[in-house]
Amino acid sequence: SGTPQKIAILSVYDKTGLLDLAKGLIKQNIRLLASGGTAKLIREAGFAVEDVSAITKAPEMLAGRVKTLHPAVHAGILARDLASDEKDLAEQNINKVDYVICNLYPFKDTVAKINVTVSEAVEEIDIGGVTLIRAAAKNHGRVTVLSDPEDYHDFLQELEKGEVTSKSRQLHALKAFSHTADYDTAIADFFRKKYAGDGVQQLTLRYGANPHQKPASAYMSDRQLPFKVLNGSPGYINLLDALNAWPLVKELSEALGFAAAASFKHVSPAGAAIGVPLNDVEKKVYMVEDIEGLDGSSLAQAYARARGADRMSSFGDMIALSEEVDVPTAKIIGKEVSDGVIAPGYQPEALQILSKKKGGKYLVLQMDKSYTPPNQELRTAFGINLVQQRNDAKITPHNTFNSIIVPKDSSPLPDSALRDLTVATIALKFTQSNSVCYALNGQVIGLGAGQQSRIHCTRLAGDKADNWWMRFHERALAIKWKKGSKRADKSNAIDLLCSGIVPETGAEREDWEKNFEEVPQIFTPEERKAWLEKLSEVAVSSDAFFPFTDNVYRVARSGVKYLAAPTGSQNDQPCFEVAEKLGVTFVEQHIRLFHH
Ligand code: 93A
Repeated sequence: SGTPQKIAILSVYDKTGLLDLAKGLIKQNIRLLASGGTAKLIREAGFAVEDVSAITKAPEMLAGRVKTLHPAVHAGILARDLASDEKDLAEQNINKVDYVICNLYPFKDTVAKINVTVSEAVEEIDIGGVTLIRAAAKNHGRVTVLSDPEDYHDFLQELEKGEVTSKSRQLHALKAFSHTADYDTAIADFFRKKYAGDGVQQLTLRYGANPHQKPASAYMSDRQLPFKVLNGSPGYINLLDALNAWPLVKELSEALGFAAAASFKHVSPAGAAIGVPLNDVEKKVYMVEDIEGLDGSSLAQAYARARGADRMSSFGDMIALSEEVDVPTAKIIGKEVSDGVIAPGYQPEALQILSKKKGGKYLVLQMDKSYTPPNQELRTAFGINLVQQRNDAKITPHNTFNSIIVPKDSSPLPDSALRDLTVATIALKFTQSNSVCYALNGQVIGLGAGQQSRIHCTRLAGDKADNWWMRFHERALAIKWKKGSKRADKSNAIDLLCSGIVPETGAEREDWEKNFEEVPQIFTPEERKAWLEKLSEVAVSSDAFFPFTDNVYRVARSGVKYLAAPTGSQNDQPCFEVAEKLGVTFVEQHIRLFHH
């Protein structure tokens, strides 16, 4: 008689709203087919419902593992309004299904229980329901799938008005696919934790950003982790540092053909450098004069420079090294307060030295050098997924710094300037913004990170560069330390002296004086000025344009000769003019490098 009766298949674990839905469907003269428990509930409420077995002619079996998995069900759902599909159905005596109402076994709730066993979890892996939902969602051109009781009400209203619109079917299908995806993610998470083995595809972390943020872990959903933990146990911030510091040194060493090192704190570099040979004064300032084999190790010199840039900030650092770690490098690290290191490999004796640090708890990570991350980067903020293309812009000495704006008649930049601009710019690519970095001799000498205002960043980095340079003053070099002074205490005392902030009197002054065999003279403003004027040939890079000329004035005060920055500010022109006036070469660096 005319159009055939429409059919709904119902199979729900969460039975919320089920009876109202059944009532509404029956009112529209729809034939209801349901799996065991769902049918029972509807029937007991006095509504007409058949068991799915009415069309499958097969009983539910294996204690419910097979209820709806049957061609009579799935051909009925998947058939299109095509003559060939109609023919297939007619031959098998199968009717089309128009509505699928299904929600899944509570896998997440089950595995959230403490001490859940694998077999308990396995029983909650819904097969037939997922198949119903996916089949109906796939065929949403014709079929409506409801996977959320929240949607029953609006669906019934639509039905009463006539038919479910194609727009509604699309939205229901989208929800259905998201539901099964989320479900499968939960299953994969559970088995990764059970079967993958800690440290292979996933790694349990001590805690998150703070001790009360537990549990915490790192994992990859589709492959093994590209690093191994050789010693210690990483925390969340250790990993954030390591996974920013590693690509920094990798890019730096590839760009300049040198061993490279970085010293990270709070997800920004305190220092970064390539292994330019150290002279005797540098060795003294960086406290590595006594390291055996230093001159023969480009990697050790790179780390000495990275650590030496800003010894205050590097205290307790996470280190990244571009090459297999040798004994001289391990010996430097052995003397410093540090949290951990990531490198592509370790010589056995170097690993031994490192593994003894921090009472045996020093973190040693071995990174797979060939690993390249996927192009899409995903994170969540306040529960919301954020996706972006990874910042895969390549910074190289010969391609990044070609556009010299002023001076107009400029000759090409010297190699040392290209090198230092490369160091500064690659460091910025992995620094929390805003960021500005001063570099010289193949190393960072002052880096400002995470400042909301650019000029504050430029000043902070410039003050660090000044402080770094003051440490080369003969008076700082000649300091006579009290016997047994610790490296960190020395660094703190030098920092007060070189920053020009030693109090004239009082307890802090007395404490400071305790560090010395002979208390050094404080620098007078004139002495500072005279010494700082000797700082020259410095390169500086900025992760975005300069909004005002104050930045150009400030960098010039710290010996800057070469400046690289993106353009696009309303004040570009005035910035170029100030640079020209101060004898600073302004290079347009075309890529903005914000990083968060
Ligand atoms: O074990 S199953 O994967 N095998 C099936 O064939 C099957 N069909 C539906 N579980 C199956 N379901 C699920 O049963 C549904 O996803 C729903 O969560 C539940 C409803 O069972 P009942 O109607 O017996 O309460």
